[in-house]
Amino acid sequence: MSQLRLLPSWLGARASRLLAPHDVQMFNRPSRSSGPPATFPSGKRGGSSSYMEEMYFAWLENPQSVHKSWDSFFRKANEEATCDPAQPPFPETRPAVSSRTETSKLVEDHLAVQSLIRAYQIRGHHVAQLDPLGILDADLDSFVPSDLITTIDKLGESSSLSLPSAAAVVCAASAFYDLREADLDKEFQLPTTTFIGGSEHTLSLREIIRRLESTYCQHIGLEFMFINDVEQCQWIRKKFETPGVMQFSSEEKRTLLARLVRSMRFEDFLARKWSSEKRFGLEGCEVMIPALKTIIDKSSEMGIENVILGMPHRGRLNVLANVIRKDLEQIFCQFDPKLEAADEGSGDVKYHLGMYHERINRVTNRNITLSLVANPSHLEAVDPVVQGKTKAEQFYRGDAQGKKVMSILVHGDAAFAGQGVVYETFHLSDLPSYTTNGTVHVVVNNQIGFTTDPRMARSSPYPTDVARVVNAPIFHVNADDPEAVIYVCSVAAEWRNTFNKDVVVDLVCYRRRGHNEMDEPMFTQPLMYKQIHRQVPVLKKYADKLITEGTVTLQEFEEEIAKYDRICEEAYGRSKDKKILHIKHWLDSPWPGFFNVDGEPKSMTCPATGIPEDVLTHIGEVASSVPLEDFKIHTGLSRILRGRADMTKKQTVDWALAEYMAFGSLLKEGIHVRLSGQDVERGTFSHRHHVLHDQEVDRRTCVPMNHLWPDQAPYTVCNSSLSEYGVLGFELGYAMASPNALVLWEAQFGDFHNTAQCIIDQFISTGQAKWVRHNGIVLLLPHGMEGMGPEHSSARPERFLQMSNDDSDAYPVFTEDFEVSQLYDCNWIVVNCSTPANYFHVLRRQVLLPFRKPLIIFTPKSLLRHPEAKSSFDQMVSGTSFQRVISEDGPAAQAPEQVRRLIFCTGKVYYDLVKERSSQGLEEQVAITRLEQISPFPFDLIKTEAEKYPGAELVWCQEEHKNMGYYDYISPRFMTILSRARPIWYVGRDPAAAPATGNRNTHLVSLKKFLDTAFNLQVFEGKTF
Ligand SMILES: Cc1ncc(C[n+]2csc(CCOP(=O)(O)OP(=O)(O)O)c2C)c(N)n1
Ligand SMILES: [Mg+2]
Repeated sequence: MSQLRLLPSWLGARASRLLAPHDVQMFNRPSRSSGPPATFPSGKRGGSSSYMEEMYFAWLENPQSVHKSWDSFFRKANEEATCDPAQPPFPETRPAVSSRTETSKLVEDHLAVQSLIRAYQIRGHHVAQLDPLGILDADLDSFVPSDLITTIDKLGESSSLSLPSAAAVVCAASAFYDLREADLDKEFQLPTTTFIGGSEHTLSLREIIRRLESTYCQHIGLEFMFINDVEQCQWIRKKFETPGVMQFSSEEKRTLLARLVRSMRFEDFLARKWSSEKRFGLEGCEVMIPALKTIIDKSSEMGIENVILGMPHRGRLNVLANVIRKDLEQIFCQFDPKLEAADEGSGDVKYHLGMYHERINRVTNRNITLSLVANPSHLEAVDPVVQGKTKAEQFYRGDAQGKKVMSILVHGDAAFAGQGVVYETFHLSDLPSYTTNGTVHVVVNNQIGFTTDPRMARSSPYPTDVARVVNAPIFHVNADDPEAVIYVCSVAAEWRNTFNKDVVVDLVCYRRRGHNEMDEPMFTQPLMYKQIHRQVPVLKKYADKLITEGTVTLQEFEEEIAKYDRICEEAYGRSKDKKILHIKHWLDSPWPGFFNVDGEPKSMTCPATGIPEDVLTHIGEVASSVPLEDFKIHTGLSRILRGRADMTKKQTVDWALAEYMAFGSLLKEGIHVRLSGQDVERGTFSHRHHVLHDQEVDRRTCVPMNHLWPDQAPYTVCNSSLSEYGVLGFELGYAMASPNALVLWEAQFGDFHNTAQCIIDQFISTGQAKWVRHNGIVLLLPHGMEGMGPEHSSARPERFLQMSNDDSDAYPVFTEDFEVSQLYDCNWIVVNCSTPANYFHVLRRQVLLPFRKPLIIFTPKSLLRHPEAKSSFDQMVSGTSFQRVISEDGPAAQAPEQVRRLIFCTGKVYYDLVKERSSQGLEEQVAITRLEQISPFPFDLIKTEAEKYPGAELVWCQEEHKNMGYYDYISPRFMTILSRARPIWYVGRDPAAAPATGNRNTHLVSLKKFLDTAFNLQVFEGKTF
């Protein structure tokens, strides 16, 4: 019996209107336990009415015991009831059940119907028929929510089995709502939160249930009621509930059939021609092709001109062929192992390559550019990369709202649920400097990941639950119902265009073969695959449907198949004439005009990076000012700005000012600069302060860097979310879009880069070799042993150096352009600058080079404020440039033949060495040379340095432990350039497991120990090398 009946009836009716959606959801939440579902009404907390009733009785006893909103609600209701002679006076005693009137029954039944409608909207998807195989529940649970009146309910209860269906409905209903058989044909007023009535305002209960079932429990399962925005919920309800929304013209059906033909016959063709090749076929989810094409068509219709796609292996070749429309013969060429690659680099397997294609969208007749971003095997790693590239394309087109450029991300079910980078990427989706204004996600939910059953692969009901964190609606759809899929995709595209928010389409499908074409799936999924073997392909099912309803004839269908088969055969014939494979043809981000027609750099020179003195002065002045009026900054910051003004006057720079000057001068030259990472606006070490905050007006900020010149390029500096993998991937993607930008990612401390290791290994280090794609991203990695413990000390230089591709054993040929050609040949540049001026130059060189390479910079911490770590304008003015090696220029350099030891080092340890040398008075005996560019190794300059001090012992000194830092990288290269004629001795900390000690004292003791060794001129005497 409904608890609501215990309430005064005037209060019950009001309750239904006033209960917030949140309240309703909270108290209707289904049990997700694996046990049997709870039956209702079992306790007083079964539904919202009993909750309200509890509130009401609690309030009667003590008005203070309930929240003040309830207090005011009951008070107001009481006042109204007291004024209305028809209502009982208040307070009243608890009315008896028998006092129920016809009117109150009517109100209660309406309340029940409203609850029923809402129950379907919230939980209908749990019973939707989503699995084409009909064996698994898409939400991994056979639980049937008690407040739904479903076919399964009807059959599930033994007491209902013998009843005719309408009675069974009421039997099930009566358990929860106390509706009766006689109510089935009664008309009910429909609430404003449903559109099932179309133009009608009332419907019979029977029709209400029928329409709710058809909207929420058939082949589409909608999850959206968690969205906090009523307008957005209404929008979705309208799109799916309105009667007759899912109708297609015969033209649309024929297009859909033709697209399915292409999707299926492409896989068949590959299977026939290369039966033993891996291709990660799409069989079982062929509908993905029409699905993606619908999203693109619909988006193009709404003004989108550029779509950037990211996707994993499954069906990728099919997408290239039938969505991007890459020439088929180029795809088929990839299957020919004998073809010789025309491009440098090691290349990649065919199902990882990217693509870029501009064409006319045949449905809308508008131009559209499609690019599929190349990706590694590492699932989901490409997600943030696609988002970064999309953001950049939007930025360069001035498309702040994402009306011209959008991204689509395709995912596998196991990877979408399992990979953390998916979550990191979702969290970027609504941040001002990272949003792409909505992404359409498509999940190929084949209910398996390699050999793993989803029940062992995730703890969430659906693989898509991660999307709920950003309030993205999730549309689950049975992939064997192509029309439902197409409808869902078109709503998804409209959603993205309307609300600029993410949306997920979950294609619940199956995988007809093993993980790849060579795998035997029966080993591990015997029952599933028995069913799959019986499964009629979707193309046949849909063709039969259209033939039966007269939309196409069998002959037309067969002709469509023959036509596409012919296209494939002809392309196959042409592919056999190809002699050379061009990886260049698979470039996802061409940079028009940057390279010459052959794809080579326009010159091979390393430009001078110094700038005129007046430009330095101007930047220094702006960097020390507050360009906005009436803007009150913190007094501590005023001091910092005064310091900058003072330095500018004295024509010196510290680290932060040098960086300012590098960025500012590039902005002047029209180069967009973007710096992103955790807390980069202020700088982790409070040295940067690129964003000034008004101390009196909330969120009033000023970025002086954008006030340098009227026609400068824009500067973006943005604090990121607390993510490395996602954000570094994003910035890499951003840098991919254009060569005319300096894109930098800074780690909070250098060692945090290891949570983004996949982006470093799979994209930054190897991207060009695999995909002939240049990328000029800069990584700023704070590094240095400062006694701050194992975790804040080392940016792990050894890891980057170990992946550098310059040959340690090849004695180089010193051509005139050795410096630049070495840069051109390397996979990335690794530097550790010891002076602000050199940091300034290397940042500028990065953009002025005629090609792009990733740049890894180990940046200092204590040097940011070190009185010696300053540079003068003289080291930055026109004519000066980056110094790969900084030679000794003290007394030792005056009489090099007298020098007993030449210490090579890099980075901050230089200052410790200089101090120690001075305290020991060894300036004439010991020379110190700094290696600023570690990789590619400056063989030429090191040779010169060593030859300049013929009688000196050569020492490599580093503050890092021996098995870390630079030693393993520099040692064989020294050997090569010294022709093994002179040893290079190691001085530094002993090998260790942790990068640094947690004990400050131990840190200082070990520092002293190795500095002592560095200046102990006898220590290597008699030792053999
Ligand atoms: C990060 C990562 N871990 C492991 C793998 C190995 N692997 C390749 S495919 C695959 C299963 C993927 O399942 P799912 O995401 O459901 O895609 P499907 O193959 O079913 O389309 C696995 C584990 C990988 N490629 N990337
Ligand atoms: Mg899967």
